[in-house]
Amino acid sequence: MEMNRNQNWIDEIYKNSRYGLKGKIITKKKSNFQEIIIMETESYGKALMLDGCWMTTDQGEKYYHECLVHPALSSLENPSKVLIIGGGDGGTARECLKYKKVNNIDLVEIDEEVINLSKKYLKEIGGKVWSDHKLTINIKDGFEWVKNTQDNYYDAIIIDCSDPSNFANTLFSYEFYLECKRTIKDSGILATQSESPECFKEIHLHISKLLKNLFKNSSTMYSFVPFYPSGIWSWTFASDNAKEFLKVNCKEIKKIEKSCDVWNLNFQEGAFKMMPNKISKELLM
Ligand code: SPD
Repeated sequence: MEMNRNQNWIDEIYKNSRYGLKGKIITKKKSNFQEIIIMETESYGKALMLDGCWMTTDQGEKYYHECLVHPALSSLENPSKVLIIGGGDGGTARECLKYKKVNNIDLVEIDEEVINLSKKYLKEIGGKVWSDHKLTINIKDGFEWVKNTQDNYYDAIIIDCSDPSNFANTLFSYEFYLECKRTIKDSGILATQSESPECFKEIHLHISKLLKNLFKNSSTMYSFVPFYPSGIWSWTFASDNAKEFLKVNCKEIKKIEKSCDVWNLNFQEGAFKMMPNKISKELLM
C-alpha cells in the first residue's frame, strides 16, 4: 500500500481514496515483515499502522474486536480451547478472556515486533492479557500452525489477520480454511474478519464463498470500523454444528454484553441482516 505523510496526517491510501488520521508519530520501525507505525492521534488515541494500513486504535478498536469474538464465543457451550491467528495487539485475546470457560488461548502471530510494540505503546488494548496464564504466545506462521495441529482440537479459531499481503495471503486461501475445518471440533466455530464489502469487495466475496462451500453453516455480519477504508466492515462465522450455529449458549451473556462498548445481542441480530443486496446477488451467482 502507498502512504501519504503530510505534516501531521497519515493516510491509508486505497485506490483513489485516503483514510487519514491526524496526530504525532510515536515510533516507526521496519520489522522482518512490515513497516510498523504507532501514532498518537487526535481522534482515536494511539493508532497502529502496518505497511500503510490502519490496524487498530486504542479508542476505536472495540468496533472491531467485539464483533470478531462475541458472536462466535457466545454461541459455544464450552469454548475451552481457542486459537487466535494474528491478533498481535491483544484486543481479540482480551475479549476471549471474558469467557470463564476459556482455558487455553494459543495466539499465533507471525511478527513478534507487533506484540512488542503493542505491549509498550498500546497498553489500553491488551491490558492484562499479556500476563494471563491462559494465554500462550507463539511467534509462528498461522497456516503452518494449523497444518501442525491435530484433528478436532480447537473449540474456536479466530482469524484476526491483516489485509491480504505477501505473508498474509495464505490466510485467505481454500487450503488454509480446510486445515481450520479439520482442526476445529464438530461443535466448534471459525470466526474471521472478512474485509470491507465496499473497498475489498473481491476478497470479501472470496472469503464468503469459500466458507459457504466448506462448512455446513456460514453467515456474515456487517458493521463499521471508523478508521478502516470506507468504514463498513465484515466478520464471517462458519461451523458444521447446524443446531447451535450462532445461537446463544453462554450462561454469562448478560455480563458480557454489559462489558462491551459496541456489541450486544440486539446489535448482533441487526448486523447479521445487513448484507448489502449487491453482495447477496453476487453470492447467489
Ligand atoms: N484493513 C485492516 C484490516 C485489519 C484487520 N485486523 C486488524 C487487527 C486488529 N487486531
